[in-house]
Amino acid sequence: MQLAVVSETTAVIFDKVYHNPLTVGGHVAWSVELNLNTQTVRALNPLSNTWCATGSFLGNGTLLSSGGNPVVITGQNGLQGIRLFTPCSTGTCDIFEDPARVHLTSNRWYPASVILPEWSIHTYSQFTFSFINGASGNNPSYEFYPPKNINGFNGVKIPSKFLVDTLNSNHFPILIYLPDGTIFVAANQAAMIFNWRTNTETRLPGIPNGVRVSSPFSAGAVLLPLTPENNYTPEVMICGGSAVSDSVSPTTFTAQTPTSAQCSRLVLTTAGIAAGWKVESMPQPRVMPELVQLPDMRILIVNGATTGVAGYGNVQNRIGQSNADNPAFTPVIYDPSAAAGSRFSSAGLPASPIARLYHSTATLTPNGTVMVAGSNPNDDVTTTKYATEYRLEFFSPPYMTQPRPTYTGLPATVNYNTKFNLTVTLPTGVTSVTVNLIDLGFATHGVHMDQRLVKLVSTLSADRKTLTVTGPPSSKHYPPGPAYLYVVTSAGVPSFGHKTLIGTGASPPVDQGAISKYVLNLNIPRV
Ligand SMILES: [Cu+2]
Repeated sequence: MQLAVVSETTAVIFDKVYHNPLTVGGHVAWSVELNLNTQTVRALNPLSNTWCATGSFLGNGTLLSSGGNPVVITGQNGLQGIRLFTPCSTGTCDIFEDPARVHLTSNRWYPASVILPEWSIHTYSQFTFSFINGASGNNPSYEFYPPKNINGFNGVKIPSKFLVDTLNSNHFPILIYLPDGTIFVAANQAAMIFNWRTNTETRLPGIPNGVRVSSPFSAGAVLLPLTPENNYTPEVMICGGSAVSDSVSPTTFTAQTPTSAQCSRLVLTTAGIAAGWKVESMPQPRVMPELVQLPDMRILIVNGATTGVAGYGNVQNRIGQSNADNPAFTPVIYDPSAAAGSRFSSAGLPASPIARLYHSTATLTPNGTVMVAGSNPNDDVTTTKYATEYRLEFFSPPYMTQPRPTYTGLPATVNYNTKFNLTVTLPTGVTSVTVNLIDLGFATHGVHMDQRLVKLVSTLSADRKTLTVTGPPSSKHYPPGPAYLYVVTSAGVPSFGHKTLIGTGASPPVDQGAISKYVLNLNIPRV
């Protein structure tokens, strides 16, 4: 499934069109708004199949879901789906979708997306009906929403060499927006810096030791925190995956195929790239892990399996339909600032009793817990191992039991480099705090679109009651859109993360010329 927190109290979940028990409008429901406090759901009513789509937030706070699945039980083919959801507090808002007029320029299954500082969204994908990509099903291209006239492509899709070169296992490529305005991209065993303004690809050193990091050998990835102390220097980390061949029949694999414990970090500066990837090992191997940025700067690694591959119904000796087995039940916390060799810890972390395999997901919530959901390595709803999983879990990092700071006064919008004051109440003995701004992103298939932490410059008054905070340095450091602001004590205990919009909250600028070209292209057949 796909999961995105959309307000301080709600999250949106997109699921597959199949025989869920929940209904809406007289048919099965495949999307809900979840109340994080009451844990009740309100069915939403998209028109097309959202399964295996991507999502990112626009600068005005609207969630854009794009791409999806062709299967029609009810509703429409979602491969070219564009769905817009603007959060509201009335409990009545629904998904806007107009497939005849507003859709992608081509079919995109297993896409990824990233929000750009120009307030548009860049969707990047291939299209295939198979478990693993191949030349015949590939759609090696990308596009923008709203449509752009850029680099000789006016409102139409733009070819991507990288997505040709990274066949076969390059579903759900990893996209991370960087503070110099470029995009880090990783798929299969390759990585690059992509300058979307000039449509140029600069290859980076490949993932070490032949590890493949995208579906069906899914790894998790994260941009490590950007801070004033590290001069907002970007460093990426990719964990898990598998080093098996991607050029053999799927029946070569089994649910016991080994996975990788490798975590690889790369500093994205000239010197960092020259120094290459730094390799570490998780306590256990994982495919399909989810890396969740915590407000205390650490990373939670959850979900996935220790053997097998993503998908269902493909490999030998499946468990039911699952291509994976031996679930990774124990969470791991990774401290990127600790000394090498002592960064991973599961001490005191409870193991989950629930397998979270293919189509599982996780996200930080505003109150600091991590919501873990999903797992359905099956064609339709099933109760046999590994069953369709409807139970949610809320994992509490150790800071949840500590006395916590509180604050008020967060403006509805925070523009770049502008100062604002928060009124804070700090636990006894706390004399210094930091302010961490987090994009909670959009999580699916172990790929966490747009997730990032940017530490803001702040000053605490002598009486410890007023915190003067400066907004992010630029839209390259934190693209416009939703953010959750956590005041964190020096011991790593965060406040509740209240929501604001970074930037002005304006809607994306539109290029009517590109839209006209795009509209002309709407006559292309929708497979
Ligand atoms: Cu999927």
